[in-house]
Amino acid sequence: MTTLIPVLGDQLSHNLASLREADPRSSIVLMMEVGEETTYVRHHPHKIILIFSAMRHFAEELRERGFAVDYIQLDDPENGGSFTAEVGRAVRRHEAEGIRVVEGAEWRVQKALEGWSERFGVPVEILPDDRFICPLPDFFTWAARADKPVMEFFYRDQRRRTGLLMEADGKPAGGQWNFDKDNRSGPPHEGDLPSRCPVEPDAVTREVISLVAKRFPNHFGRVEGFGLPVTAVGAAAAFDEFVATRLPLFGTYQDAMVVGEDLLFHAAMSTSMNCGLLDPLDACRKVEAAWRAGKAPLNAAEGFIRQIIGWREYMRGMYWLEMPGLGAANALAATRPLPDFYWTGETDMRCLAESIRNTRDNAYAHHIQRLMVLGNFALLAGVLPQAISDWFLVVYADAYEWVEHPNVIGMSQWADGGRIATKPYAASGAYIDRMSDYCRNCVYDVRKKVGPRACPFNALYWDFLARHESKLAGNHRLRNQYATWSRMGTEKQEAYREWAKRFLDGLNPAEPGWARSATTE
Ligand code: FAD
Ligand code: DLZ
Ligand code: SF4
Repeated sequence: MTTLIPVLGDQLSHNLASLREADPRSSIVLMMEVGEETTYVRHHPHKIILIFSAMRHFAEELRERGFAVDYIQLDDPENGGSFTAEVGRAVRRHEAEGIRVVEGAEWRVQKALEGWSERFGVPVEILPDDRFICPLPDFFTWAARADKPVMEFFYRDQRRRTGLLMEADGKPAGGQWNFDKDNRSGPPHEGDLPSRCPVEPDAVTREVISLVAKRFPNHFGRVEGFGLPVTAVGAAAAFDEFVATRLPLFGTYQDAMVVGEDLLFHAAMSTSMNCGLLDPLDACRKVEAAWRAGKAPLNAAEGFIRQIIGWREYMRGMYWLEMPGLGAANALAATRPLPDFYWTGETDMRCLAESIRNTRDNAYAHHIQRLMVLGNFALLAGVLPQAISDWFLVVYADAYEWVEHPNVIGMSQWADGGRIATKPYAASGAYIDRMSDYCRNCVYDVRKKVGPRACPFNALYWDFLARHESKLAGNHRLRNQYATWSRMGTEKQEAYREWAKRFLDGLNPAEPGWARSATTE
């Protein structure tokens, strides 16, 4: 009996549940480059290069382990263009009597998998994705018990579950669960900035780069500058470099932003983790070991581990808890089309221009650029959550709906009405000025509230709070802000609102087609 084992582009892990106990003599592994995955949104070329190159390397590694791998390339003339079409062809080609597959990480893919048994008339075993640390049923049980599923409490359970940064008496290392208050320094001095070695593309990656340049010439971004790891060995080396050189200051400068410095002390490992090349728990154990060996301070190790076993796992749980409603959520009834500068990068607002520049060049921006610049602006301007969500899904090499939707629609746009974030991540120019050197290099004046050359974030911030007063004034975390707003007096309030309106009226909407094209490429 032949079992077909489809391995999807974000399942490139040798310990994948479907491969772990598979008998190579009676299994065929199916890997497929398909048009639908490349253009359901028009991904940044770096993401397509990453996935195709990593898939091709992984297929070779499986062959070396003795597996028969049926690998369908994008330009195969028979290519059916979707997972379902290719699985159907493979079932017939190999006369497969069963399919074993790990669950899809995205709602739309999981729904397709669930239809395969009926469609192809063979049994389909769908296995849980146990590369995540918290099984989904456990997450749902935890969320059902909580009054409100708050990340911080989930994170503490995850620390207990994994034993990471725990002492023998069951207390957290250093006597505290969270060292976030030590992690809010503004930009570092120039001499402190680390450098990073990108991975040199090998022959496989170079072939994929040519394919992507030819097939997807009009996607946002560029093929040049691709330097991501495409194998588990490469990802481990890149991660070790992070632990040795950037982890010690990761915590301290986690929220900082600097012109021309795209990475700072961040790991840049979400791309590897999300497609399966780097195991999240292994990464956390390495970080814990660095702290125990005295090579990184506790605020850095805790900060990093919280991002993985806390935020990453929590976002995945919330995605499956809240879908499909989360995709369409719009609690603040925002309707504005995405401004065109998100695609062109042409704006005088230095914070946005910088964040979009490095997004276009590297398919990367770090957390605070995503949340407090790119997301914050869309939130304040009242952009339709699904329009900004599509943008985020297109532009980042680490973007998959399971992590993008809860971060963008939930955390950044508050479109889920506060299920994920206890208050909207809305901020005026003062926050960006405190955490970056952008304002020093901007034509706008961050201290000016209204009038020509006033930083647009200032009027937009108060206009946002005023627009949503009925929904947000009761939020205890916004009490001070609303108290300030009411003390301001009508004249000042009107000046803010008038200036915000003038600014918003001057925004150009993006041309349609950047994120989703009408035709398949
Ligand atoms: P580091 O700052 O070095 O953090 C270490 C790791 O922690 C990351 O590699 C990532 O795996 C994990 N992590 C940290 N924060 C989060 C989070 N909020 N959710 C999930 N994992 C987290 N991350 C994605 O992987 N894909 C996305 O599509 C994505 N979209 C985002 C959109 C918005 C609006 C925001 C605010 C955040 C988004 N994130 C997303 C989370 C975070 O910004 C990225 O994981 C991080 O910037 C990746 O870079 P890094 O590896 O250098 O991260
Ligand atoms: C992101 C992506 C792209 C661009 N292309 C492919 C592909 O051709 N074949 C494939 O197996 N996977 C691809 N992926 C990753 C999938 O989109 C991802 O596996 C699903 O969205 C499930 O999360
Ligand atoms: Fe951004 Fe305003 Fe600062 Fe300019 S002044 S960089 S627009 S926050």
